[in-house]
Amino acid sequence: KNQQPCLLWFTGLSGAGKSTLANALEHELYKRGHHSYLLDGDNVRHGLNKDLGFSDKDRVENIRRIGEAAKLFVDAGLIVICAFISPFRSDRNIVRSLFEPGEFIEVYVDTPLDICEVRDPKGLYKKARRGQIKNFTGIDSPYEPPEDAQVTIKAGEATVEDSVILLTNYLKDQGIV
Ligand code: GGZ
Repeated sequence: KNQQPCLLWFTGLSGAGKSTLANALEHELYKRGHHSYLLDGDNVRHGLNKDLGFSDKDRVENIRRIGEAAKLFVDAGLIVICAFISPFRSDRNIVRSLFEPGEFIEVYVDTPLDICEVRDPKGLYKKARRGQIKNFTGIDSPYEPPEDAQVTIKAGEATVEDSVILLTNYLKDQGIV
């Protein structure tokens, strides 16, 4: 099926809903006959980047490698979806610079910290508040929100279904799908 290769880059706090949305979007693209590939913590931090932790330096390298890997998949013709906190604006912009204009689509999964902390699906915020996890994003490590994201999703308010529609409409408007 016709598609324009691109990179959808999801950024947001832990527990914001990045992986859920990314998975739902991938499923929708698959149903429509498109060929996509999802990179997230589950397949990257356990493999390619298992030597990296959560210091600022390691997060920078995490995102650098993911950007380069995503570039290879885009070159192979895929719609690539990346779901990482990617807390630093400068690192996201470095990834953007690897791509042609319009190929890099920044998706801000804008869920406020208090909602993420209440959700706390893995109990990580609780541990971070107790000091059992250091350098936790939003608690004792920074998150720099995008200033010019192509799509912003209020994942604390919109349903997953509505958010997937928003994203597929964006892709249609851009002539990507
Ligand atoms: C943030 C952490 C940390 C710390 C472990 N800070 O909600 P999760 O569990 O499943 O997703 C988070 C994931 C973040 O990895 P990323 O590769 O996306 O981060 S970054 O882009 O900043 O490099 C969280 C878990 O790893 N996790 N320790 N200290 N998240």
